[in-house]
Amino acid sequence: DTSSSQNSSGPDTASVASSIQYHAEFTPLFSPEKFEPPKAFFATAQSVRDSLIINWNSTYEYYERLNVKQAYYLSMEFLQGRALLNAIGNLGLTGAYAEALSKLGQSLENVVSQEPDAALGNGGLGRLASCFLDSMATLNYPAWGYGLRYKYGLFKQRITKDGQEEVAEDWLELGNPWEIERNDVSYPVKFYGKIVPGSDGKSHWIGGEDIKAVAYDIPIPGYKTKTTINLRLWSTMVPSEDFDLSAFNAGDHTKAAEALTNAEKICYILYPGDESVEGKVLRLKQQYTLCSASLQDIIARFEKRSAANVNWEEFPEKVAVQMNDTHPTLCIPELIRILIDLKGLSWKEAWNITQRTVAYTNHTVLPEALEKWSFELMQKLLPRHMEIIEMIDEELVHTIVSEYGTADPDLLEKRLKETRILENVDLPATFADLFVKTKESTDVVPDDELENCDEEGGPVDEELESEQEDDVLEEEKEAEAVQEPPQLVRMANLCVVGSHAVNGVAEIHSEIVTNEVFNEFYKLWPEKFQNKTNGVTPRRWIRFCNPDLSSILTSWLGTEDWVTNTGKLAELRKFADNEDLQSQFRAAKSNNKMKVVSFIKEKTGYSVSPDAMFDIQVKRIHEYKRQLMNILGIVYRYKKMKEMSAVERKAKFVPRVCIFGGKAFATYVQAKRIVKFITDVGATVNHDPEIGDLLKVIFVPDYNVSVAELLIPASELSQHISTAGMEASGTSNMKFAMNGCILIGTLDGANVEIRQEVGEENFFLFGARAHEIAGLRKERSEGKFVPDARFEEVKKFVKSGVFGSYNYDELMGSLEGNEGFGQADYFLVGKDFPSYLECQEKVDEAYCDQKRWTRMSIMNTAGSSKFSSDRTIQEYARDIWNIIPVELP
Ligand code: DL6
Repeated sequence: DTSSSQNSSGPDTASVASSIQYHAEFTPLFSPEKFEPPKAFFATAQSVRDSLIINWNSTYEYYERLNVKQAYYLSMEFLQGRALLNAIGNLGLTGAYAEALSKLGQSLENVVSQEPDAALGNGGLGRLASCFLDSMATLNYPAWGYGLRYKYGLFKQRITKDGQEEVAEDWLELGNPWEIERNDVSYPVKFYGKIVPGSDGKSHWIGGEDIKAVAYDIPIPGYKTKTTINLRLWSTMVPSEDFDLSAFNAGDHTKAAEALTNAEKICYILYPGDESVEGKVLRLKQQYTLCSASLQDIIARFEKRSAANVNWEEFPEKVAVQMNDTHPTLCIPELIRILIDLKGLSWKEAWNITQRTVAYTNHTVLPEALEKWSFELMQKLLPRHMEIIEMIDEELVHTIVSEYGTADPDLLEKRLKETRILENVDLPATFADLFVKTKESTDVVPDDELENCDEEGGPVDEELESEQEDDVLEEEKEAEAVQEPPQLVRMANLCVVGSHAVNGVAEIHSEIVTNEVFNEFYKLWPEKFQNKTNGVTPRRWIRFCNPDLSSILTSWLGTEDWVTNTGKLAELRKFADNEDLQSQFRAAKSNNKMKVVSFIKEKTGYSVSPDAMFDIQVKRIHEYKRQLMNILGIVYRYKKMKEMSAVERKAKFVPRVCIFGGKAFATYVQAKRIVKFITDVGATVNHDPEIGDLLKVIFVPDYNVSVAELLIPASELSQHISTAGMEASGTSNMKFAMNGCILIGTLDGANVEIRQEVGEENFFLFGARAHEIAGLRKERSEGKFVPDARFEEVKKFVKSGVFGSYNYDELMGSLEGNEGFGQADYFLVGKDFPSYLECQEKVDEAYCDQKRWTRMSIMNTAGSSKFSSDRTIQEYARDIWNIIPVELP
């Protein structure tokens, strides 16, 4: 796409070409003689970076001069994907770069494809952070991102005959042309050590292990604006004075290298396996490094901008810190520590400033994903922070007790159990006898009679008592033998207590957050809780990834303003039945599908028909996302096809290419079985001559941002079929809808709002509702669920071995709750299966009427305006961060 509007004040083709040539000559990364695609990419990226640096510097200086309030988005994940096309598109230089490269004998498309994906994230949470950065810059908000510079990105996924295999993704192998290493911006980060009281009456954290966090900046350009904000990523190394030179010289090279490795491994990979203690320590070190380095940096900037007038009370008026999920929770005790121990503030002042500064976004209600850390481990690794966390916990207990009183001790106990930051930890000393006293005080037995009473207040029978004492001793012995429950720190509770705002990421999710997950907190502080429905950037997710659709939108809307004002898309509704628009929509889709046909051939060897419906489910592989239901639906379809004559088959079924993509976490065994199952089904179905183009099942390996940019514009049906109440929002659902794809889904996450916006008739809905799930699970576990015959039939078919010799007992067992397979069908695949199949029949019927289908497609694009991340960021800026746009002169 070379049609992007040109920046009239920007460089012309000739100067772009000479800048690329300059970098090709002087870049030290490649040998000098050839100008081949990898080198062309580097030289091009470096030439773009020159423009970005100029704008980055101007933006920084301007904010510095005005001393504006800035928001900081702290995230363990940023799923940036490729940057080149996005950067030249935002700068309005796509045409100039395409022409310049063509003069130099290269095509822009080819050069762009050389860039490795920056996959410093896992899924939706990381990609959301990256969309947010694009919107912040585009809307001229003074805001930065902070993260970690992992040496290896999210693993590369290979699909072998055994299923998924993980390979390290060395995205920095050839260097990163976008980053600027700031050797002058580094901070010490400490682990372990101990706390000693100083003569000043304060706690001093001494000894331990010291590392150094060094800043790498990645400029983030806004669309058609000079504003270029910053993504600052930290890399860890050992301070030079800590390198053990004498050990090295004495020949103990391993010992000397130990400190180096210890420091560097913090930034090796995202989410290191945390089943071992070492893994847990590493994750916690990562989280603390992000929080500590970022806060030291933010504070240094605040002090510098305040010059001689540092007034800590004003800190929250200059700084907003957003914690992307619980991973950056340590921001709370770290900010308090710095303010008290290093800046001399009182507890009260530090607590107040911290709360006014920090806010928390919750991205999941899955209990296993709400982080809890071992109390003991945290105490060892971060002793001062644990002191602070214990104080926060004590204040919380105090607040709850004074808010509710002690009249109903059972209720009070329940409330404390739900809200306390520390789990399985005795009440703070000041409250040690809270329940003893309150329970006694509810009894009417006078004090002087207590001595002669048993615990329940009844008179003491001495013989019985001695028998009971024996029993008690026995019980105590048994209790000793039974393991004590682990003492834990609940990060989400700490986030809620320490933040001034807490938000969910879609309306239904925010309701679950307030009504269930954090209900006790909501009752205490209703004003803290908000909803901020997610969004995605229309630049990357329409304008740059789908140039054909973009041209259609611009021509029918008469302006390209929709790129920054997606509200304009709604005007398309009035043309939904227009035949010209319909045929253009179909042509664009068909063109995008052709690209996917070649891609599938290249990556999997399978040939698929561009005339079949492209039905796609791409997302992390997780049982709650129910890829298993999708593939079982396909298996059922296949079985029915096999039972029919060729003529019947053709009359009954719409040809489909069913595409899956997504990575299973390396240690998530059941998810990996699902991947294996999908590929096995594909291997059978795709080679079945009776079926031909009527059904193909494709697992696209190594799904990432770039693959999404190719698949989403080509999609006709996409599946968002999680068990209701379990998907916080989903964001690919928004990208699919924007690109004119029709969704099949449950009433979960942002599906609910998408359906409202695009219209009920343009969304294929099925399945149980969120409020029904608990009851259905209960019914299931009590053995009262009567499965539909089609569900039984499909399971039996799988077990018959049609898809090879792999043992699917454990996968199928999860649907049945056989002994050893845990709770029966926890994700309710069996319950929703019949309505899913019936809904898929409606999909086929609608697809047969291409006019109706195209209308639905147009209505999806037209109805997606709400899901721009520009809208989401404006809401965060207004309701949580209290920042305003600052446009550069
Ligand atoms: O908010 C972004 C994204 C949501 O769209 C997904 O629904 C949600 O699953 C994801 N949450 C996470 C957090 N961890 N887990 N699980 O990735 O956030």
